[in-house]
Amino acid sequence: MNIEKYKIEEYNQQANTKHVRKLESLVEEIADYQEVMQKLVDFQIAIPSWALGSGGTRFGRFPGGGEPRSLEEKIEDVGLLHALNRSSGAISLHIPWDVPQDYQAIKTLAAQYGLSFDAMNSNTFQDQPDQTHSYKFGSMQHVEAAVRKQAVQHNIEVIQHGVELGSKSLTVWLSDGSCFPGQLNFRKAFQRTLESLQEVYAALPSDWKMFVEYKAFEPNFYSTTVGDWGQSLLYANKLGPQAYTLVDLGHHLPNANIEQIVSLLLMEGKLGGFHFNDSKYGDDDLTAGSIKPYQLFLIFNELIEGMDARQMNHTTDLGWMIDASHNVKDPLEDLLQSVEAIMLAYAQALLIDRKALAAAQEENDVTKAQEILQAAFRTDVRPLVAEARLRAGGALNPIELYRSLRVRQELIKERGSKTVATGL
Ligand code: PSV
Ligand code: MN
Repeated sequence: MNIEKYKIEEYNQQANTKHVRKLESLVEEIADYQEVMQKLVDFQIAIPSWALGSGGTRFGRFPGGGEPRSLEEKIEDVGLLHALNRSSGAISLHIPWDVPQDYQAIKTLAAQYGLSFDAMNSNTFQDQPDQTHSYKFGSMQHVEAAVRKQAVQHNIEVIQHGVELGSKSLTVWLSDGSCFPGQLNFRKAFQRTLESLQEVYAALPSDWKMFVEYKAFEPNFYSTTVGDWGQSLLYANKLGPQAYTLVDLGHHLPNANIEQIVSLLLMEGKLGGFHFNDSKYGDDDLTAGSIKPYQLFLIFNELIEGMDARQMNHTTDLGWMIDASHNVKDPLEDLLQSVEAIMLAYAQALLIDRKALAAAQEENDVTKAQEILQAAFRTDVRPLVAEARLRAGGALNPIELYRSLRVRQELIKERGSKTVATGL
C-alpha cells in the first residue's frame, strides 16, 4: 500500500487552522526557532525490521493481521511510516531473518520510499535449521573454536550483505553468558569473545562502524559476557577506532543512570548508537516515552550537551534506532508513537537554556538548574514537532491519518489476517 501525497496534503489543510493557533504562542518563546525547526526536520530514527510484526512472549503471541511476509513488505511498511512522519527514513535489517535475494531490487524499492539501510544486525543467539554448530552455550565466547568460527563467519556475511545494500554499520549483540555460577570462566569467556570480535572487526570496510551492544540479563540469567557499558567499552577500546558502544535503553539494571552513561561515553568518543524503547521492569520492549518520558528527556539533554561539545552532527553522527516490539498494539501505530515520543524529547532538550544551566551549575544553584531543565520538559512541544513534519511533507497527526485511511485494514486485505512477520 502507498499513501499518495495529495491525501496527506488534503488532511493537513483541514487540520491546519488549529495547528497554526497552537504553534503561534510557542514560536514567540523560542529565540532560535528556525534552527530548532531545521534540526527537527533533519532528525531521523531508523525502524528495525523485526518491530513491524506483533512481538510475543514465551506465553503467547497475538498477531493483529496484515503483518509483512517478506523483506519487500517490511520495506513497504517502513515506507508508510516515513510517508506519515518523514522521520523514519531508514530500516535496520536482522540477518538471517531478512536475507535479501536481489540486492539491486531491494535497493531500488527502498529508494522509492526514500529509505536507506541503517545498521545491519547479526544473530548468533538462535540456532538456524541449516547450522552446523549450536549456540546453546554461547557463540563468540564458546569453548570450542569451531563454534566461535561459525559465529565470526556469520558476522562477516552480515557485513557483506550490508555492503551490497549501502549500510555503514554492524551491530553485534551477543546473548553469550551463563545461567549458573561456576558454568563459565569469566576471563576466558571475555578473551574468546574479544578474539572473535577482533576477527569480525578486521573484516569491517574502512568507512564502517561496529557497535557492541550490551545487555544486563536475558536469555542468560547469571552472567552476560557483554553485560554493561563498562564491558562494552572495554571491548570497543581494545578493538579500535571503528568500534563503539551501543546503548539500548532496556538493557540496564533497574534505576541505572542512563543519562550519565551517555554523557561519559560521548566524552570518550565511544558512543556509537542508540536503541530506544521503554520499560518498567527490564527489557520490556514498550513504546519509547510511555513509562519514563522525563528520563528520555534527560538522556536527550546529555546527548545534545555531549554532541555539541564535540561538534557532532545530531542527525548523522550517532546511529538512532527504535528497538521494541510487544504484544498488544498495532505495530505501525506503536512505531509512530515511539518516533513521536523521541522527537518530543529531542525538541524539549533543544529548548533548554544551556548558558543559564551551565551558570547555575558553576554557582551550585541547584534549584535554578532544576527549574531550567523542568521549564523545557514542561513545555508542550507537540506543535513544534507537528510543524517539522508539515515542512518535511508528513502529516500533522500521523496516527489520526493512519486510522482515517484505514491502513491496517488495507494491509489485512492485501496480506491476510494470519500472516506472521519474521523476527522475535
Ligand atoms: C536484544 O535484546 C536486542 O536488543 C538486540 O538489539 C537484538 O539484536 C534485538 O534485541 C532484536 O532481537
Ligand atoms: Mn537492542
